[in-house]
Amino acid sequence: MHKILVIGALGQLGSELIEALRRLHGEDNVVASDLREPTIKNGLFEQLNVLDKQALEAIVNKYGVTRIYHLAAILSAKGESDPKFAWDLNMNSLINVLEIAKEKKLDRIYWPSSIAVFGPNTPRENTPQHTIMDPNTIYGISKLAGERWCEYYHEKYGVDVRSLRYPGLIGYKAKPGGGTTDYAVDIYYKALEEKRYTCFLKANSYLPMMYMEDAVSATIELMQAEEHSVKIRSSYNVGALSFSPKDIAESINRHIPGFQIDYDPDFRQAIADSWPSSIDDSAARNDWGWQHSFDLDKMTKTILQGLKSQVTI
Ligand code: NAD
Ligand code: AKB
Repeated sequence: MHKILVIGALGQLGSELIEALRRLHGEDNVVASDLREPTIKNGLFEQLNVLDKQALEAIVNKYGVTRIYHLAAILSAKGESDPKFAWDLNMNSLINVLEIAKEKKLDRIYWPSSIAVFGPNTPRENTPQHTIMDPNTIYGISKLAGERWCEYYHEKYGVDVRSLRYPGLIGYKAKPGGGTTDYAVDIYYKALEEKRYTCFLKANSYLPMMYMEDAVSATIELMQAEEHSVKIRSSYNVGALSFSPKDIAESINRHIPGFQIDYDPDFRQAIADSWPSSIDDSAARNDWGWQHSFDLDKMTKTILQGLKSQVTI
């Protein structure tokens, strides 16, 4: 029986991951926590600033937490507006979690990395697991440093910490929190509400992407894998889709005829240009059996159906 704490549970990923973890481990075994107050009271919840190590430790003690999923972070686009704050949050929160895992001998830790660890000199297509990494956003720099901290705590202290380098995650149940790949979520809302969308990236900007249900599966599968099969302790490349704004617009057009997209690239274009367009995730597929199940059209159909019940058209 595991007692699980999810930090950053009200975010885009957390709000879907928490549902899956509660289905798997039971409502009473999964505690959600976030800096923000919950909008709806649902299940165990603790308001927490993860930078407050004592408060984090008190929650771990209160519930007898054995596993932590630490999701709180400032993402790529938002990070550029206050790099020092993004660095402080992304680094110090991870170190707090790793220290508590070491001190309390926690069973397992999950911490997500990102394709943002790659940079302008990284091979863009089919980006290998091990390659040149010279990120030039503060978010990417913090994720790369975080990967090194994770491997360090595993090597030096035996902390069983596991990590995935997610591509852009696309879900419709929660709005994204300030990333460069957010256009691929916003576009669906605008398609239904206004039948048009102005994209902040260029038409042919290819990026690696993944539907949220696949991201949740990958996370849970990695956390359930036998310890010996988790051979990479920095972070695993995981891939699923690679598409451009033009491709996603065409996919939406098949369901919403007359949908129009135009392009007005901003500072996020330079971030997108520094990232891979597709990912070689053969290590994840070989080591613990990663497989994705959503292609672009299946994702579009699922999101539009899901949103139709939420959005007033
Ligand atoms: P998000 O911004 O939607 O959610 C982050 C949550 O953390 C928010 O609910 C926020 O209130 C909370 N938070 C912020 N500061 C906090 C603090 N001091 N203490 C406690 N909680 C705090 O982010 P997300 O999209 O859900 O991403 C989750 C994780 O996955 C992040 O680490 C992110 O870097 C990583 N990731 C996400 C994507 C993506 O496309 N969404 C891609 C790659 C990696
Ligand atoms: C972002 O765009 O910042 C995130 C990510 C790829 O890490 N979606």
